Amino acid sequence: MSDDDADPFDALMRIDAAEFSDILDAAPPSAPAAPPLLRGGIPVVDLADVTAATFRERFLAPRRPVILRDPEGAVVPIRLTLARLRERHGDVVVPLDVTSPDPVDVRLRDFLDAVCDDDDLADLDAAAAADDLAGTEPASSATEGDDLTARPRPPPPPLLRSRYLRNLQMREWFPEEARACRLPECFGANALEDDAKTPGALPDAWRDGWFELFVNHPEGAGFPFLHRDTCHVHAVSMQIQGRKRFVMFPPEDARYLYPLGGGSGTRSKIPAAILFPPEPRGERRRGEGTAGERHDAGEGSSGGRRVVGGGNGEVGGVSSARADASARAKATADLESTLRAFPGLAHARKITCDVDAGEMLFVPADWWHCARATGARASASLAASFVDDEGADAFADAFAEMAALKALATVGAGKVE
Ligand SMILES: O=C(O)CCC(=O)C(=O)O
Repeated sequence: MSDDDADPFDALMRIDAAEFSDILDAAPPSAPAAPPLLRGGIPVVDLADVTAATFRERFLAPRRPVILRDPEGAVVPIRLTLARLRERHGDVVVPLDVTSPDPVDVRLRDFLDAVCDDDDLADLDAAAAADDLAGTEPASSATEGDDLTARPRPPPPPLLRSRYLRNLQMREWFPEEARACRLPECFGANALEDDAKTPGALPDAWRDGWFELFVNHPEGAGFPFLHRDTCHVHAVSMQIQGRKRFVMFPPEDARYLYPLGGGSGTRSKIPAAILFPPEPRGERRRGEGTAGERHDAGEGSSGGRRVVGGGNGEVGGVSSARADASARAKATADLESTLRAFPGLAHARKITCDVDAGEMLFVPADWWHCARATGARASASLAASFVDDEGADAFADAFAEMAALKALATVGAGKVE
């Protein structure tokens, strides 16, 4: 047998095994695999395949979450890029962490420069091409000749990077772009737009298209608390760029989530950060999620995974980095102490799912949820709130109660002297 016969591959390549081995040794290591997309058992369906009847039957009426894929941006406003916002509205001063005790005001351009990387802003041409987004000319706030690619970018201020531009009403802040925002037709009529179905005194932003903008970086903390949306509205989160990770719990599990103010409370006492175990920073094998998430993937949309006490089973993946190990150890200790304070949490069915650019997640009324950016890039998304005909009475009652409580608080009723 000749050497060539010994290894047909080497024979074909006309190189000997030792030489081949040297070549392999000299080759750069393969690029780290992209982290897997977690879906948590939530169905993923193409928007184009969903009719109003199927959406109502499968998701709206039984209140089941679904991820709708819309890669061409028929509804998800994928042309409303951060580059476009920066170009057209960079001088606008916006609040960050708007509902927190320490909101800060910042120029939109400065915030976007802090959270974006070069890829995010490389699509300036695309942004210009997308000027027809709302059928309008560039807004006057744009600075002429301000081309990001033409000047060095300042180093990203880490403090700004940890903040969250969230809950900005599109109608109020970016009215031109707001005109291009819409709900998928398969969602049916929005009862909020019909004052015969919902009471007259709603905020204008709720009545005329309730769309809110969210931009943040994975290094930031994400949405500050686990909650269900006010007045039993449905929500849909449309991912414009980057990836957002949602943690959700079904409405029936409210008793395990410790709502502030008791049963009808909309905000949980459980610290949101505990719901998002740290992701390995090191290398991770492609397609290899965590044991928990692999288990999740086989579950139906009605299913969910229980938070397991005594250990952080979610933090998996393959990483030998010491930083990962110490982050995992800390997360485990934090989870253990949270479970001591909130033991019922161990019984709650936790669903973790990622929403990628060109997708939207339907979060039905009363589902508890919380979210943060994940992956390497800044996340930009648009959240819309709406009410279907079946939910109109529950909305009206809750809104009336909320308005009455606000009125009482204004005149000081209920104060303990
Ligand atoms: O996108 C997020 O960070 C979560 C938004 C959210 O849950 C909300 O505004 O009610």
